[in-house]
Amino acid sequence: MSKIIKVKARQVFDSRGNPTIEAEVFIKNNSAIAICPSGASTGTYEAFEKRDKNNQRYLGKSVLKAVNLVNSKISKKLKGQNIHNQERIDTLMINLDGTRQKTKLGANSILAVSIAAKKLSAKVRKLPLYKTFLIKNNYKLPYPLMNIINGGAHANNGLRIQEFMIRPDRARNFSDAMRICFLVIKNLSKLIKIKGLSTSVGDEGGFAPMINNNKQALDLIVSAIQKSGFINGKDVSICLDVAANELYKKNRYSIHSKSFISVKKSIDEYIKLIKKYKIKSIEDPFAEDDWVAWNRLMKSINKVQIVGDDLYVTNLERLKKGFLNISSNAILIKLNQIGTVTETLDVIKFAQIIGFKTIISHRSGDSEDTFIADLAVGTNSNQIKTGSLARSERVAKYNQLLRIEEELGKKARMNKIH
Ligand code: 2PG
Ligand code: MG
Repeated sequence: MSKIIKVKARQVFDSRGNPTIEAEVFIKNNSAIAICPSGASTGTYEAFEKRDKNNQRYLGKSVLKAVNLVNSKISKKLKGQNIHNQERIDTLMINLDGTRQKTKLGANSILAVSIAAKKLSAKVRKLPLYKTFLIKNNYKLPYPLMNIINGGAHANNGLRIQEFMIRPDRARNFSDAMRICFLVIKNLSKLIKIKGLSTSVGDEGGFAPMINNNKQALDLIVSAIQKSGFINGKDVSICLDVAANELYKKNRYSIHSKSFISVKKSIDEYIKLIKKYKIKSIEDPFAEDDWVAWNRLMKSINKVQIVGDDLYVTNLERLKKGFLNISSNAILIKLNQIGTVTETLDVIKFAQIIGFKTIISHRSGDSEDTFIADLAVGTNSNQIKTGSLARSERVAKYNQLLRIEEELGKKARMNKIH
């Protein structure tokens, strides 16, 4: 009854209008689909995304070879497998590929199938998806990390830092968290307009006004928080994703302005920012191979969440290295950085054992697929980062979390930030 009959893939489009892969897994009388997301500021150690570089019909961005691989090799391999044995399904695909970074089949092909299989299993068991991961009861809702000003590789405004986010730390429940973010965003929009700047949005739905100074962006956010009646650093905290890979050259960084400065000076500047703007979380403060800089930052600050994204790329080996090196105290989780649901869950389990906060994340090129919302609840992840309250591919994840909260009813609790 629950054996895979076939897997079928197709090329669809992501939120940036780029081709991406959708896979559909079939058993008798039932099927489920999943769409793979895609990043812009990607880490070197991420699993491989297969695109048809030589096919100029889609400017080298199509995924038609990946689609063919799913329809032929992967479908053949998975035929007859039990849909409820996710580990086996994923291992078969990992072995079929046989490379470290999934370069043969492409992590995009493998992940679309892996997620679709997981969804189908939940559907067959008639369980809400979030109930099929690591947590079996006492479900908690994650705090949203809403990216409200976009810069870096996600906008063309010249802002050094990629993401300026807010986190509603004193929200009583998820609906309240959404209301708080909604108010701050609406007030931010007014403030941007008053300054005569554009309220057009970047890839992740945050505003992308033509400002090129980090402090200007931070001042705007502080004013929006205050105008909404909240206290910065208490009710609402400012969080950053620096994406420092993009700002690194020969041991120097251009995070705080266009000029490149040493690690020591960059840390001094971080400390000033943390103090002045009460920043509570910094993602990728330094580049993916600069382990020494990460450790120096950890030693220089306390009570700030330091998040590894490009540093760990949802990879267990890199997370272990980061743990031993004392590089951070939190990890960003992106399924397509590693390529299967099983490997993603292994990383989350390990991160939680070593006391790291886990933050489930979208990609800047995303889709209507809301899998990560369920994943966040089902793995007891503290936070979810999935853009602003704009662009349906971002809002879809928040809406799914509202549905989950409603379904949990009185049992619903927020996760713990501290
Ligand atoms: C990041 C992500 C998501 P991208 O850097 O954290 O916000 O961006 O998907 O472009 O890597
Ligand atoms: Mg990042």
